[in-house]
Amino acid sequence: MYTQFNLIQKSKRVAILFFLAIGIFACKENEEKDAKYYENIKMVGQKTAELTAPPFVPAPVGDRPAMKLIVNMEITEKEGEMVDGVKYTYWTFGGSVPGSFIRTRVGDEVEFHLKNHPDNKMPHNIDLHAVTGPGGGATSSLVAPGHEKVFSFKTLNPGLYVYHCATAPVGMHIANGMYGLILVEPEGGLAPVDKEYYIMQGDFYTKGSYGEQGNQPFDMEKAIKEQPDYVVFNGKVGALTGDKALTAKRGETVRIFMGNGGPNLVSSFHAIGEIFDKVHVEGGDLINKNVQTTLIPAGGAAIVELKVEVPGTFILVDHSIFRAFNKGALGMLKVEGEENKKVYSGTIQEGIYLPEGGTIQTMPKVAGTPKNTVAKTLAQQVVSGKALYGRTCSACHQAEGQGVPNAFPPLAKSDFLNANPDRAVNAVLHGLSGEVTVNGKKFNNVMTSQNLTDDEVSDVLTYVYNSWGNNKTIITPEKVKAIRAKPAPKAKDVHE
Ligand code: HEC
Ligand SMILES: [Cu+2]
Repeated sequence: MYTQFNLIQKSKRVAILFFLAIGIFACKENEEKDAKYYENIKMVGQKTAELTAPPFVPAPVGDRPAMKLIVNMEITEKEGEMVDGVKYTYWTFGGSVPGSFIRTRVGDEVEFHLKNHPDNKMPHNIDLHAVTGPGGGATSSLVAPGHEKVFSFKTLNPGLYVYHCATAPVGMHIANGMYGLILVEPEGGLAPVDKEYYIMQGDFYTKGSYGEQGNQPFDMEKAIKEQPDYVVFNGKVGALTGDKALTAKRGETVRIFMGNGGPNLVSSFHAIGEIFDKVHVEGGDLINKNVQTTLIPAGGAAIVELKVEVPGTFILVDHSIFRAFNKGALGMLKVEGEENKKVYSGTIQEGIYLPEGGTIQTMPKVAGTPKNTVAKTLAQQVVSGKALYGRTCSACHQAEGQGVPNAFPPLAKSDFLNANPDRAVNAVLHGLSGEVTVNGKKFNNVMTSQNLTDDEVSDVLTYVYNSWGNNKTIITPEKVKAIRAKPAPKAKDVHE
């Protein structure tokens, strides 16, 4: 009797313990896997990341555990072709526009090695939107030509993220093609599909209008006005058309990792004759279904998936439609296979939905009415020069003229500046490139010409000369005017 009672009591206790254990275990299973969880996730091993040029992507992560992933990326500045006969000097992450695709999984620790090729002219850095940390990595990665910077980050949030250069002038670096995508796959990986591709939209601003031949330099004025001559997929007109079209077979599911580098425009991404079965909205967790056109913000991305049920050529566009037919934002997905009359029947006429080429755009130049110039006092020059400095020079030379090591020379107590005012005026008027030595340190970068009026150059340089321990030279508008009238100095005269 007693023993029986004891036994029942005992088995009851065992049962309670058992259910308690299940309860705890289940709780653990359902525990929200948040950033904290991934911060502390166990990592297994390390490897060097496979990087790919568009439109291709590296192999899926599958169900591999989190690991240390080493990314080796080199920045190159190189000439490419925007459209037939139009050359453009692109600045690239890994040699392509968009830059190399990086594929990670959540919980990975990425050790990023950013190299700046020795032949490059500019300092660069990288801001990855997948990074939790200051500047998205930009504050740790400013790298001069011929150098390498290393920084590490933990991927805490799954999703598809843009990366880009963030060196001043930031817009110019992005406009020259310095952007790409980094995918952070969720635990267990994205569901497998038949085909995966990588596309990024970008807007480009050239001195000449669409199709104007030769090497076309970047046009800052058009960029600020957000009036691109080219809006393209994967860095150039026709990167994804004709024999470079994306391909699939009837019945396959195609996943497109679609990003938008901007720098300015938002993309209304659309596939003519198809419907996106699934869209990972903005590259995050939210999945929308049956979408005709999805918005890809500048500096944003989306993952779109479409099953291709019928053969044919499907045109991918930014549905801001002039961009597609007249500025280049048009790609093709060619689907092969048997006709599928249940889904679609009709005669197929060739030659519709083809690129139409450039609209000629000329920016009317309104001549400014000449102002009556009354000579300013030094104090007045310093006030307007200071404001101008804050707007135009400080992005590179920094607020107190201290510069940035290996990138932007100091203006504070600069021997180069104080030795030769004409040279300083020329630097602002025409820009400056090649090796210069400032206070014993070598710089070999490019200062863009600043596009200022005589008064503005006079004010800003007078401010600089009368600040931070410089020699108090006064630069008059007349002096600027006289120097402007002369031809730009040759590089060797500047550097001596
Ligand atoms: C986009 C970045 C950038 C901006 C904006 C910029 N500079 Fe520069 N500046 C440079 C670089 C880079 C050099 C060195 C060029 C080289 O290596 O040949 C330089 C060199 C100079 C020099 C000669 C070197 C020295 O330190 O004395 C002067 C003077 C100068 N800049 C003045 C200005 C003034 C004034 C402005 C604003 C009106 C300005 N810069 C705007 C990047 C910039
Ligand atoms: Cu850059």
